[in-house]
Amino acid sequence: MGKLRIVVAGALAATVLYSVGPSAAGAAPQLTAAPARPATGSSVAHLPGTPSTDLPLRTLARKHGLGFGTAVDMDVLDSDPEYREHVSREFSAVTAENAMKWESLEPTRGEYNWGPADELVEFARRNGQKVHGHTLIWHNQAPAWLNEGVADGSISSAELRDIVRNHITTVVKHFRGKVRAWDVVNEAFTDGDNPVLRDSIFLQHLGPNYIADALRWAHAADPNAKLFLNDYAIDNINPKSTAYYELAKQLRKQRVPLHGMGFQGHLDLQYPLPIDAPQNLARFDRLGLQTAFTEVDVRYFLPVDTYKEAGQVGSFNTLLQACLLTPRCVMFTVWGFTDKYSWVPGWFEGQGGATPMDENFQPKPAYRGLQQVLAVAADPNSRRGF
Ligand code: 9MR
Repeated sequence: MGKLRIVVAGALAATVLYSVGPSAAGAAPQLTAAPARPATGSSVAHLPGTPSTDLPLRTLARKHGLGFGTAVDMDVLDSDPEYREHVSREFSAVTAENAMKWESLEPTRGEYNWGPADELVEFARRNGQKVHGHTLIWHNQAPAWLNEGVADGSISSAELRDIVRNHITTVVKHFRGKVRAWDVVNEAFTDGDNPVLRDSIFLQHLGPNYIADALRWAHAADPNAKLFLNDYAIDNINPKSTAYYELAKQLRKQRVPLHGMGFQGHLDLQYPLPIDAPQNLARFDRLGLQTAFTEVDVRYFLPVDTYKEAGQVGSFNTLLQACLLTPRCVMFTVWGFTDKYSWVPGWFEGQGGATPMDENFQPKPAYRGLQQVLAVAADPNSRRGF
C-alpha cells in the first residue's frame, strides 16, 4: 500500500496523508480516504523532480520578471486583517480599486483627499509591491462638480482643458516615484463593430487629441512613470482592440509618450474565450509597448458546477499564458482575489464566483491553475534552446 502525500494549503497549511489502496495494474490508484474536494481542486502534490507549485503567486511570477497584482479595496484593507494578510503575501503589485479615481481624489473642486491612496502607496512600500495607478481620465467616476459644471456651461471648454491638465499634473506629481505606471486614459473607445472614441466630456470639449495631450502632461509630471491606455473587451483580436492598435501605432509614430497597453480581462463564461489573446498582445508588443492584464476576473451564473469551475481555470490560464508568451507583458493583475469582495455580484445579477479564492480565502481551482502555469512555464529569458 503506497502513500500519496498531499499538501493542503490553507490556514493551517496541514500535511495530510492519504493511503492509496491496492489497484489493478494500469488502473489509477484509489484514494481510500477521499479528500473533501477532488485533489486537482484544493490540493497540490509536490512530487520529487517537479517544480514546487504551492507558493504565493508573487513568488512564482518573479522568475518570469512578471508582477502579479490585485485590485485593492481600501475600506476592506482597513477592516479585514485576513484580506490584508493575503494582499501582502500573494501579490507584488497593487491597483487601487477606487481610491485613485478622480471623484475619490478630488470630490470637491480644489480639495484633494489623498488619504486612502497614500495609505495604499505606503502599504505597498512596506510589502515590496509596485503600484499601478488607476486612473487619470475616465468618463466614469469623474467628480460631480466636473460633470455638472460642464453640463451647465459654468466650465467652458478652455477651462476644462486647464482643469484636466491641472488634475493630471497634480496627481502624477503627488505620486512621482511611487507609482510605477498609470492608466492615463481608461475606456476611451466604444464597443461594437465600429468603435469610435467615446462621446465623453473630454472628447466633446477637448477634441480627439485629448489622449495625446493627457499622455504628454502625465509624462511631464513624472518622466519615469510608464503610461498606459486601458480598456475592457480588447483581450482578443476584434474591432475594438484593432482600434487601439491603430491609435497606439499612430501615437508611437508621433512620439507621444505611450508606453503600455492594458487589457482589463473581465471575462464571462457565457462568451467565447479570447483564445487569440497571445496573437493580440504580440502585435502591441511589436510596437515596442509593454502590455499587462490589468483587471482579470472570470464570472459565471451561480451556482458553480464542475463545468464552470473548469471553464474558469481555462479562462484565467488563457490570459496568463498569453502574458507569459509576450516578452514585454509586465503584469498580470486580478480585479479582486476573493469572492468575499468582488464587484461582480453587485453589477451582474445572478453572477459571481469571479475570483481565484472563495469567500473564506480558500484557493479555488482557478488559483491552483495560475500556480501551475507560473511554476512550470519556462522562463522566456533562459533555456529556450531548440
Ligand atoms: O470595481 C470597481 C467598483 O468598485 C466601482 O463601483 C466601479 C464604478 O465604476 O468601478 C469598478 O472598477 C472598474 C474599473 O475601475 C475600470 N474597469 C471596469 C471595473 C469594473 O467595473
